[in-house]
Amino acid sequence: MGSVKVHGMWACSYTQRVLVALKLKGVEFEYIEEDSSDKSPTLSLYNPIYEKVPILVHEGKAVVESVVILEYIEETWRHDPLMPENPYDRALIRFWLGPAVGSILQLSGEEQSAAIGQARESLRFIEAELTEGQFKGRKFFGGNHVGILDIVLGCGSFWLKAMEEDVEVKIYEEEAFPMFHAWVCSFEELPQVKETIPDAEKFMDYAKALRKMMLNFGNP
Ligand SMILES: N[C@@H](CCC(=O)N[C@@H](CS)C(=O)NCC(=O)O)C(=O)O
Repeated sequence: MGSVKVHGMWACSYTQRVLVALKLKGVEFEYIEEDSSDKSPTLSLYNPIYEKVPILVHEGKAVVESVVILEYIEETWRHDPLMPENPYDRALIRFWLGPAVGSILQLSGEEQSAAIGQARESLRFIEAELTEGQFKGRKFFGGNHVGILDIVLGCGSFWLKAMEEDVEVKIYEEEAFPMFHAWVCSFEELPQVKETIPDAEKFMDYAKALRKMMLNFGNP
């Protein structure tokens, strides 16, 4: 298998994507926690362009950008596939990758309501896809098994919850998005996810502090 190391940050949903994928594949790895306030030389060594985590180092070679890493993991360890076999299904998954709910945390006032509106709009699409669209009847977007799209959306859902609590706006109610809600629950029940997601209270404190910092940064 060769040595596998992951440089990450505990509250980083991009890092969690990589950890969940490796665990689902049963790949053993060493985890190295990086400090965002005091960047180690590792970041500039392995990711000189962005200096961001996650970084996967496989047999001494670095791979960066979480979705690129997910695809690398999929292509390197072929068992327990995270992508469908059929090219059309693969295209579908790639199309849906990367929904933009993360921006709400950084916004306030009118901009924030616009971002919340956008997030709800995306959720409505996802709900419709799960109810009567291309993902109808599936437990996961990947079918009966978790796939790349589940990992990307699922790891982001912790931020969605943190945003809801922090901005005191309900972005998704169970009643309005029952299929999405059921999917989130199935995802969170997976042991590989449970052991990866951060402690809720610690995470909320971090999310609040981060939001405060971002708002101050935006309005000096
Ligand atoms: N597009 C990147 C985003 C990674 C990212 O934003 N990482 C954050 C932590 S969640 C980071 O390393 N921030 C440090 C910094 O920006 O200085 C990915 O998908 O991997």
